[in-house]
Amino acid sequence: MNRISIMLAASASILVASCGQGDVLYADKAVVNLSPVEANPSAGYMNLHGGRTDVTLVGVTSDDVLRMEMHETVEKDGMASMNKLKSIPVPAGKTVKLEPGGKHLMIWGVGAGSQQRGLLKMTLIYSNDDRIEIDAVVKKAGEAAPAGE
Ligand SMILES: [Cu+2]
Repeated sequence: MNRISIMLAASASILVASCGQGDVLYADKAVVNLSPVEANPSAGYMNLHGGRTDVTLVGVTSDDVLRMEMHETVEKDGMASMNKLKSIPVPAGKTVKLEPGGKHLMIWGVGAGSQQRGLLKMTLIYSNDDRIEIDAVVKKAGEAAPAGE
């Protein structure tokens, strides 16, 4: 009995060690690809990393845009279309990718200041009331992806 509980404790600590950042809710690799046409929305992508518990991303806001929505590209009968999402589940310890052809942000009216800085500050709002502020790299149309992408 004693021996079993010691073994369990040992394996639990190994699990924790191998998780790395797996128990922290955060987001990285955020990028905004500016639309080549001013009136059209730009697209935002990032990796959402889950924390200790399952949460959902319920909104993304920015002071320097006109409007921002969460979307998902779906393909039906060979035709791609987009659905607006009310939330995006972020399971504990999992990484959810917002990427071309999948879930993404649709952003109207990225401010001139953010375009010049090359960074757009946005706030991720989660169902557990966590708010995470991130800087997304703003890329002009046709600009190469940063190294390592
Ligand atoms: Cu969209």
